[in-house]
Amino acid sequence: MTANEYVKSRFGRFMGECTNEEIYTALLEYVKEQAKEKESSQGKKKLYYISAEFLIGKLLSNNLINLGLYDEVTKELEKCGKSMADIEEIELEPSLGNGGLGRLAACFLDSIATLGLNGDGVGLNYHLGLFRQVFEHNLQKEEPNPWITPQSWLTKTDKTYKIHFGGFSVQSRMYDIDVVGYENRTTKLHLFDLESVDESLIQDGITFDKSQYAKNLTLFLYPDDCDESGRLLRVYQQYFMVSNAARLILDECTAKGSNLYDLADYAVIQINDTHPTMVIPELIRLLMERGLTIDEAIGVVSKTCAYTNHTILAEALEKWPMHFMQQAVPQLVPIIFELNNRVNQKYHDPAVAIINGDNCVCMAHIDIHYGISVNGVAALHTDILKETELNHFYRLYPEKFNNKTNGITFRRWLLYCNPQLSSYIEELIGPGFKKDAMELEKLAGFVNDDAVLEKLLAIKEARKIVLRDYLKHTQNIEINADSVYDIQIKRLHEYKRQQMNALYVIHKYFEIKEGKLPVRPITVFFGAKAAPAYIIAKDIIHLILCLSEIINNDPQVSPYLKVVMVENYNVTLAEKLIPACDISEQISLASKEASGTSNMKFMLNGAVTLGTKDGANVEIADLVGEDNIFTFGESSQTVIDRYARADYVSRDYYEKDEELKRAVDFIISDEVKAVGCTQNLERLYHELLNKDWFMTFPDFKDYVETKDKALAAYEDRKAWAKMMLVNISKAGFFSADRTIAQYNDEIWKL
Ligand code: 26Q
Repeated sequence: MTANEYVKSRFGRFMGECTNEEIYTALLEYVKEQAKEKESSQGKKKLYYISAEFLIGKLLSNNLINLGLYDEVTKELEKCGKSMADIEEIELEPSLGNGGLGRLAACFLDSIATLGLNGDGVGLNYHLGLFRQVFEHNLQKEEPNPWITPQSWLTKTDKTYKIHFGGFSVQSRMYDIDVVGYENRTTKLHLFDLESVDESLIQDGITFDKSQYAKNLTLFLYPDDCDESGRLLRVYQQYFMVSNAARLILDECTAKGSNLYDLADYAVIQINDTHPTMVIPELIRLLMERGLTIDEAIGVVSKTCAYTNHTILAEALEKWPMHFMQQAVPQLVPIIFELNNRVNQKYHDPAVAIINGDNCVCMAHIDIHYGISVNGVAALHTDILKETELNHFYRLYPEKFNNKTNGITFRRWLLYCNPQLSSYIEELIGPGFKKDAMELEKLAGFVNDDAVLEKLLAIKEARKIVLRDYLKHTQNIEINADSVYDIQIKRLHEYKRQQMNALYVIHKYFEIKEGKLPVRPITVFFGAKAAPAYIIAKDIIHLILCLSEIINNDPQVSPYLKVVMVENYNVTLAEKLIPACDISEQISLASKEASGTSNMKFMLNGAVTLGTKDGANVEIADLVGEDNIFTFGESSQTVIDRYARADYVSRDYYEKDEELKRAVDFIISDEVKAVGCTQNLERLYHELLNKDWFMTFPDFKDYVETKDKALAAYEDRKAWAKMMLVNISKAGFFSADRTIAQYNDEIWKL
């Protein structure tokens, strides 16, 4: 049955006579039916990828592509005067993640299904996900972001569990979302929900009663942890997630014939950061309930779980006060004590204890002692874990440590988001790259082919126009499509250094005022949400919005420089921004960004990286060579050493560099204060001058010079097109298919 026939059978009318909403609903059901036909749970052993976040993005077009139906349906729509873009706009984006970690989990599910591996995702069905960002008076405001409509990708299952907490219990229910592999099978994302969830708990904006656990557990993607009640709620959420996951795993494995002692032959669990760590004591507890001794239960679980670390920021490593555990999950406390005792008896080293001197439970330590594998997400990141952050553990268990450099799904981040580039690549090298991304290397053969280089530039130009029109249509933003598009999109965090980019903008503003004009206009794009309680991050957004107002309204400056802060940056916007990008900003302080994944998406779409030698940027530089990337800034080792010496004084840099001083002082100038809040601006100014914990000042000069070098290089259009081509041709390594194949070969062994 074609999609049009399906619509006719569903509504009694063909597409041409239906509303876009009706078409969307019918296509959603059509896709669900097609996906069902490809379901197959095969194989004895199954991977359970447990994650508190799955930032899946909109699914309609992606699923149609993976089912091989996209072109056909698009043509059918066009024939009756409808457009796929209009239908896509009906779908709401599920915002079930904060950023990189959640998006990575979504890319991994795509690759697991595409490679035909027996693996499912397990997480939580947040009703409102991450907040929707709106700007008011140049400030971020948070609003609820509902995504579940009567017809959605969720399928209600009849799987329910009773989950016990200290003093009360709740009923859960499992909902499934199909994960459609590219020309392969369908697997599942299992999202557990609370039967008694109550959306009326939400008050103003995104505030709600954090103490009513039986009603709030799946309302929001974990709330900020600025206060005790938010942090405690997070523990409740995590236990709800893993207790459901553990029961599902035991149910499925026993149904397949496991006697529980052989659980590791039936299940492998990938723990995505420490958020699902309680699955370890919970599984031990459940196995003991089913008759295993504690020795046996610990033995079984220790063969089943693997842990991925996504951060080196010490403050992000989860440590829960024992009294939290006592209150929320008292049934796990004796098990955690036992796990801790065994570690202490064996190693006598407080640095590797599970319960630390402050009576907090160090979640990562449970994973490392009682798991089979510990991996970082880029080569540099894994080296830093081994040599510094987790060195105590590396010395105990060198065999557990391994690297799995992150990857992205090329289905969404090339075939779907950039069909112009994708079909041109296919014209040049055939369709093989869609299944084997390393075939992109064949493009290297065209590096001296002028026609190919011209065409690449033309595709980029076309995508810049698409973005311009989209932002005009959706956010009423005016952009000059002849300008250089310089883009920094990622969560707002001081270590990612959006503030350094903002200082560059100020520096350019002064240069233009002085008559030093850029040869071509520059548009600096930002997209970023700040955690609601992260004050300085919000101050940085405020500064960027103020700069945007000042610069874009200055007739002397705006013909040469524009600052665009897109509102509510999300996956959907990323899909529009990335294909249009010329310069990809990856400017984190070296050693701080575990990997980054937008860096990979940008290079795949022919942007050139301007970055520090951090995270996966290091591997990008190795692959493309120093001629095809703009790197700057201090090395990770220099940074690590400086932190160790604790002798960084930002004011020294400020006082020695006139241009830096001028840019920093501008933050609290009358001009900026006229459009902003004095308190926020002064707070940010003082933070930079007295602390600058992520060392923007030492890298500032090099950053400005390197960015100007990149802008100059852009003017040699042919040479730039060659850089684009080399970047695309080397992007194959960053396919999530490669990453997942490595997880499977070295850890999961499905
Ligand atoms: C922890 C405790 C309390 C409250 C919140 C959290 C929390 C929440 C989310 C801690 C970390 C996260 C998310 C981390 C994340 O997204 N990390 C990114 O992971 C990507 C995929 O591996 C990497 O590419 C990025 O470098 C890394 O920053």
